[in-house]
Amino acid sequence: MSLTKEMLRIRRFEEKCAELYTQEKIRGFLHLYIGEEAIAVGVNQALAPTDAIVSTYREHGHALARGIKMGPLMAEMYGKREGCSRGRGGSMHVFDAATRFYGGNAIVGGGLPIAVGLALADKMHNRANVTVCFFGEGAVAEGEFHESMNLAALWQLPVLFVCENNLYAMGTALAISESETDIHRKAESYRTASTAVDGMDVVAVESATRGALETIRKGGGPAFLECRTYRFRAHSMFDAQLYRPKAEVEAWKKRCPIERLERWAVEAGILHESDLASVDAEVAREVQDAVAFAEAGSWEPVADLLRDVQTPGIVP
Ligand SMILES: Cc1ncc(C[n+]2csc(CCOP(=O)(O)OP(=O)(O)O)c2C)c(N)n1
Repeated sequence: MSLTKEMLRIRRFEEKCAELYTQEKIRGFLHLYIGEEAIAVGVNQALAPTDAIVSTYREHGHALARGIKMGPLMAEMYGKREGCSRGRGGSMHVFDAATRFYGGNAIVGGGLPIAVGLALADKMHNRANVTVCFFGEGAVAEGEFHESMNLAALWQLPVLFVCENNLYAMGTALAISESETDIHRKAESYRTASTAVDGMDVVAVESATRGALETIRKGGGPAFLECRTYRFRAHSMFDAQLYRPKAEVEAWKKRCPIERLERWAVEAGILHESDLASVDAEVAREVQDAVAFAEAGSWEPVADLLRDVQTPGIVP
């Protein structure tokens, strides 16, 4: 039940964000995670509260699954002071030190060296934490990917690299941009324990994560998980998605991770249709309350514009 609920919270939160975006309540860029929820939820189920997470610009799912409250997350989307990054980050830069959520990041691959740094700090201080780094398959074309993989393996750092392979980096198909499309093989070449998993199956993701974490926690160095997935929506709100066939999108939608788990649970007699309806209602209320929280939030006064901003020559 908690797995379906956690995935549904992400789905409904983002559907509401898309709606609010068309109403211009949420501005800037908005990258939705719809379709990929099983990864955020599956991985997070296996983590300890002291572990750290580094994410991408498609991070709302990771943030919610990690335990950032929906109200402050929605307020962040609005750019309100009550947001988890005090409204300074917005959709792409959600941050919450309390849950060791070290940020969304607008730069493709930008989170990888940050994760390696966090893991190095944990190792140097003898703290038994793991840092999980989420990134898209587009990031493997970046130098930062290779530098990070190399150092993590060389220094045997406690990092779990989670590649969310949704086959497209914006409009660039993996098959026409990489000579090796089995991404986890790239990690193998850095002598890192690596495996691929069905990213549309939350139970499979959770179990693969537990396996990988066991190796890392025993001091076995980093591990790599390639989760094969698909985004059901466009890359961002500005994308006409002319680069992928409609039939392909429809075929992947049939593998929806939420419907799949719900169907299985009902058929196995673990859940009843009425349980699903009540979870649905509960999540709808949570989203409604989050919107009310964000709407009631406040704007930062213009006088505070330079607070916490470093500008050469200007000391606020
Ligand atoms: C260093 C850098 N180069 C280019 C971009 C522009 N850009 C934004 S998203 C994106 C595609 C990334 O795809 P992927 O890493 O597979 O993640 P996904 O969007 O599929 O989750 C690109 C090229 C960027 N933000 N940063």
